[in-house]
Amino acid sequence: MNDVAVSLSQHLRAVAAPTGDLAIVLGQLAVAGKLVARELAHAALGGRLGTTGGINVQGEVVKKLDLWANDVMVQALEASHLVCGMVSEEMDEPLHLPDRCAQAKYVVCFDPVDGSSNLDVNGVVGTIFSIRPKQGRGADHLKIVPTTPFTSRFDGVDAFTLEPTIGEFIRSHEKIQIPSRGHIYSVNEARAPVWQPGILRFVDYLRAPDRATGRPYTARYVGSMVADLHRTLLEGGIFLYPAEAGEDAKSSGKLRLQYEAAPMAFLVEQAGGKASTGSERILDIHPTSPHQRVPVVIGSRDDVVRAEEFVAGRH
Ligand code: P6P
Repeated sequence: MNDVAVSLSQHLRAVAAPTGDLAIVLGQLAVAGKLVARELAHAALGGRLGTTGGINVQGEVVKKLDLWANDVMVQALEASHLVCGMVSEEMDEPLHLPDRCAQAKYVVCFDPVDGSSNLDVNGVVGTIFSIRPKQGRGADHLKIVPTTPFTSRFDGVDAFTLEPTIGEFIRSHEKIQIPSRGHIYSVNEARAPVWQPGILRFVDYLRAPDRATGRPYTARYVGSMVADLHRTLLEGGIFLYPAEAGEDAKSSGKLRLQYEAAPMAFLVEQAGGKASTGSERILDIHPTSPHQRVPVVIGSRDDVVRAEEFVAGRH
């Protein structure tokens, strides 16, 4: 008998907490993912591309679809009646829902359309989010890109692909294990002049030909974290948005802890990889502000360890 396809809703019933509350929130987020996927598929035909003319709290140009997707996420989470707070790349301040707090269990942090600079050129974008218990630590993370979300509940990472003809996310990858070492490095090389010195030496090491150690690596950079991390999870390698030094430097890198670095770090660790700032485990960082930035060095365990050794000056 062929394996019957496992849908996201079946999977959630099997893995979510007995109360099913987590499955309800994740199910709402899957609906948001389907709506975002449908909008992205038609945006170029419906005049929905382009910018709003505004600049967000990050200092970045806001795309029409950034705001639209943010509204979709907020409405989907509100409708769960289980979320009492939200942090979004597109909202200056956290959104607090006091009327939900009595029964709500979760706070959700999200980037509605990560990589939105790719939107107008039909590039890969996606929604990143993490679900945190209202109090205390711990987290369940689920990243949805328009076609493939990952879910992780402390026992590995499965990926689901949206089957548009039936409107269901169907499991396409089970228990993803990231290779211990890769052959791809992914970084915006235009920032090399301001990288911290250890990172510059590390990337030069990856570029240097040496057959015995499988170098040089090849370079791939989409400019969309979800795309670069999706590839890294499946094929291995290393993605970096490192700390910078000097003129016009982003001393803490560019990526935001709450809704980019931490959710991705959780998935990569669950798949057997490693995620650090170059010197500190990302998931050990206690957030101090909603839009806090952190340097990111993430991917195959051996590659991240090697990068950390360069940052520490041991190479
Ligand atoms: P840069 C997209 O804006 C994003 O937050 C990530 O998805 C991506 O990895 C990074 O920024 C790209 O930044 O400076 O290389 O354009």
